[in-house]
Amino acid sequence: MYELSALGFGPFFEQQLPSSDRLELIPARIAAEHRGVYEVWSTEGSGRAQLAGRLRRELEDAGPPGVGDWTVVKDAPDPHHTTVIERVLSRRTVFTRGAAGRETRAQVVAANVDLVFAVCGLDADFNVHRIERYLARIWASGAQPAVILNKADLCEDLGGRLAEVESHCVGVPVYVTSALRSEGLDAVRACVHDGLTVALVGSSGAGKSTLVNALLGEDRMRTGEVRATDGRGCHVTTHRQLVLLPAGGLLLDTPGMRELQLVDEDGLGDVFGDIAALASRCRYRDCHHETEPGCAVIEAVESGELAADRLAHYRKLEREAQAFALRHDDRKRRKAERVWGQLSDEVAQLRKWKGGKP
Ligand SMILES: Nc1nc2c(ncn2[C@@H]2O[C@H](COP(=O)(O)OP(=O)(O)OP(=O)(O)O)[C@@H](O)[C@H]2O)c(=O)[nH]1
Ligand SMILES: [Mg+2]
Ligand SMILES: [Zn+2]
Repeated sequence: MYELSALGFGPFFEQQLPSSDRLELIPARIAAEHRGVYEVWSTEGSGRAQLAGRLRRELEDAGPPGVGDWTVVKDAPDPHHTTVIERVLSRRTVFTRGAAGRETRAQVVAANVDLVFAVCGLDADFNVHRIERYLARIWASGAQPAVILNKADLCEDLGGRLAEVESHCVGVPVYVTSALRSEGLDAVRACVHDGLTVALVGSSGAGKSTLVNALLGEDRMRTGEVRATDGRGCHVTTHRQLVLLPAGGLLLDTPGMRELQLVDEDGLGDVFGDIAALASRCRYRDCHHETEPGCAVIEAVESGELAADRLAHYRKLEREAQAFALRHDDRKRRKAERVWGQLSDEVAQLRKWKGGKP
């Protein structure tokens, strides 16, 4: 049994329930998902749940709910029955990624999270540009961003790495840990208050599940070896899972992502706040910071205030986000064209038929 507030429920969600039958409704939080079957937690207990058929159809465009979402279920969840999800409440925050394959929707990684840690190993897998990518998606989610540099025990130049990350991630708290040796965990633990939901994202092998276990004080999540050559993990965690910490607060462990695709430009301005600030001083409001006169960004590069490769990387991410949006519009356009194509084929057939030809 849980307290609703301990599960992260609050006024934002309560207001979405009609006051007349607020007392009868059973709010439940999605704690995990396994191919369309959800694990939900409520004050009445926990158990499996499935979407009501009507809801499944209603959500065809918006997409199914994800881990962290608040729902209203029909019967109190229990371990022996599968209850029905009747409603999904609006989200306070949502961390999404570009879905793999032909899926046109962004995939929900973590819903209603307050804080998201971008976890990166201080081993051969360390990559500051990847951290920036994660931070852009975290800013876009509406949650607070933070960075965990894990595997400090494997790092020979901790000061150097830390300075590098801090210079790229201005205004974002950076924590250094060794989950293996239980070092630096108190500062991380202090971020996870009662009622708060905190997600861990990052590439496979960064040590997200090891961190969750260390914070939990028991080996509940499965962890796995990384390749010695490049520090890459072998995708041990396969589903997103909420866990409740004994002292309060919820952690969301997520599977390592092969590549975090930017789906829009949201959050880029936050990660590259220095460039955004410079851009506001350009002579032209629609300045592309290429050859325009009075461009404060180019001037900053020329004076050495802004590193050229930082600008180049910002541009790369911007192009990538724009390309994703375009590709998806393209897909929508092609789908529409297919429908029209079929229609005009049918019209042509009809004409032929009317003309008495076979
Ligand atoms: N040396 C060292 N190894 C660590 C540390 N934290 C985790 N590891 C090791 O890194 C490997 C991967 O850890 P996991 O916790 O499974 O990584 P993960 O981020 O959950 O990976 P996925 O579930 O695949 O996304 C394991 O062998 C851990 O023991 C650390 O602080 N130092
Ligand atoms: Mg894991
Ligand atoms: Zn400019």
